[in-house]
Amino acid sequence: MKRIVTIQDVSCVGKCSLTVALPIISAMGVETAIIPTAVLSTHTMFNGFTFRDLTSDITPICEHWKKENIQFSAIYTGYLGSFEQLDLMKKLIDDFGGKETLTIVDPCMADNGKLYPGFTQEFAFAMKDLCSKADIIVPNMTEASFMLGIPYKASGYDLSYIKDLLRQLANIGAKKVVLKGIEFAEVQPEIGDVKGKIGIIAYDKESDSFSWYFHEKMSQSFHGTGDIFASVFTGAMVRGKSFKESYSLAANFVVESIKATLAHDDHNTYGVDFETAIPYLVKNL
Ligand code: PXL
Repeated sequence: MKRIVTIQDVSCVGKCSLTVALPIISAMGVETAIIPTAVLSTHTMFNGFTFRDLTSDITPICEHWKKENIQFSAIYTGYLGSFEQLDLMKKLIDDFGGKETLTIVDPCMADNGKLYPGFTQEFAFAMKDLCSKADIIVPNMTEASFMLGIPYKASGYDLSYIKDLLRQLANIGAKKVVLKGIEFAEVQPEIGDVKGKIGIIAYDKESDSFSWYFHEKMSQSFHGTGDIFASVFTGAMVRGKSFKESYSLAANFVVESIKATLAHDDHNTYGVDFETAIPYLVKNL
């Protein structure tokens, strides 16, 4: 059985980070080892959340694993709360990464043009440094802009702007980049009629090639969907799906989860009903 390790917080309520990574990657038939980086009563979109930092547990956990010769098919890092945790992830990648281990960094720290509470531009540059050690990074448009230190464009860009962004992101160091949340205001002849849709354009540095997947745009956005995306993407890559199959399945699963959520009259925005969509995921794996 393949085993991955994912490193992110436990938000006890508000489905995101480990409370989505664990059930989703497990449902994909992949053993999911974890390092919880902090325990919060809820994710940071609530007011008044509690926060217990677990940074000091990370090194002892890794040291024990090294003694036990524990190995992973993939390392997947998500939400990280401090510069020290970013440094510890670099060490973890040095210790447990390698040819047989796929390293995926989700630079989870921003969306819709804004950094999440507590993050700064300086943190985004430090996250960029962690991204230099990844095989694959999966930023959204906001995270990409903060890491590159350029203004976030909500609209009005074209395919050549996105290709340039992707090349700059690949120059950070990863072999592959998956850029999420792209919306073109106009038809882009090279990739067809993507107007009114939302999607992904990915870049493979080794073959210098671009690929893409666009789908319908949902009427509402929800917290935690980036974590769901990264979890499915990681699980699919480890299960041997191709790069494009993996990010397309991840996008489709997010859409299915949002549809399931919107079907509830009393839905809220702090987490999606991914549980209802799990049979879809398993069937399409
Ligand atoms: O979904 C990203 C995420 C993860 N973890 C925590 C968060 C957020 C987004 O706000 O607050 C604690």
